[in-house]
Amino acid sequence: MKLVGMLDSPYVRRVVISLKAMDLSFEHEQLSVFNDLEKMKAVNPLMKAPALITDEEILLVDSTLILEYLDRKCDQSLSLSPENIMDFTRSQYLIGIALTLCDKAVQLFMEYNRRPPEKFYQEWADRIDEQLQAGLELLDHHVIVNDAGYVIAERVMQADITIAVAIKYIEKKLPDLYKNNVSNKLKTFSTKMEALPFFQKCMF
Ligand SMILES: N[C@@H](CCC(=O)N[C@@H](CS)C(=O)NCC(=O)O)C(=O)O
Repeated sequence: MKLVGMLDSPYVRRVVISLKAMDLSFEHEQLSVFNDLEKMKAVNPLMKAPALITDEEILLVDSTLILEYLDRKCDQSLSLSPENIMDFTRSQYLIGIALTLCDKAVQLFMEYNRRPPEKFYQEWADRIDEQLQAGLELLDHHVIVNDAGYVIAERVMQADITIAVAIKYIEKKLPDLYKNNVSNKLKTFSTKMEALPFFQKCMF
């Protein structure tokens, strides 16, 4: 299996950390969707990251679809998705918020850093900012860490990974938002997750 994409993408990072947590072997090709475009196109004509090339040479895109595939492939004792329907629903709820934070944080970063200044779209940026603040408030309210230090089970699961990856992306790419709008509870959770070996091997 080969995973293509850079670790400064929250979507790539959630997949790489998950591959390690699932103890699946893979090759990681760190290509940028911007700086390595031609090489990226050769692997993935859709020009998106992450891209997973399976052992059967099938191209999978979108981190959530890739993770669904990996979850079926790994030893079921290492699955990152809870079996119990109540836990699964809570997990999907938290992942949904965290992925929205990733989407909106990436969009806002692009708005400030990729769009020519004369084409800056203020109303769009304001809307994204509101969505980010709402997402951070929801996450702060609904992240309840158990005695083991995780949000769903006694071990790391996909919800933990995706929340932590979203917060790290915001910390790195939108430092003012991190400073002013990420609660101490979420900052502490992020720091604890980032100290785990799976995360340490996949530094942003
Ligand atoms: N929903 C997708 C989002 C992936 C995504 O937007 N990746 C960015 C890199 S952070 C990308 O490929 N950008 C290039 C583009 O959209 O053309 C996922 O979960 O994989």
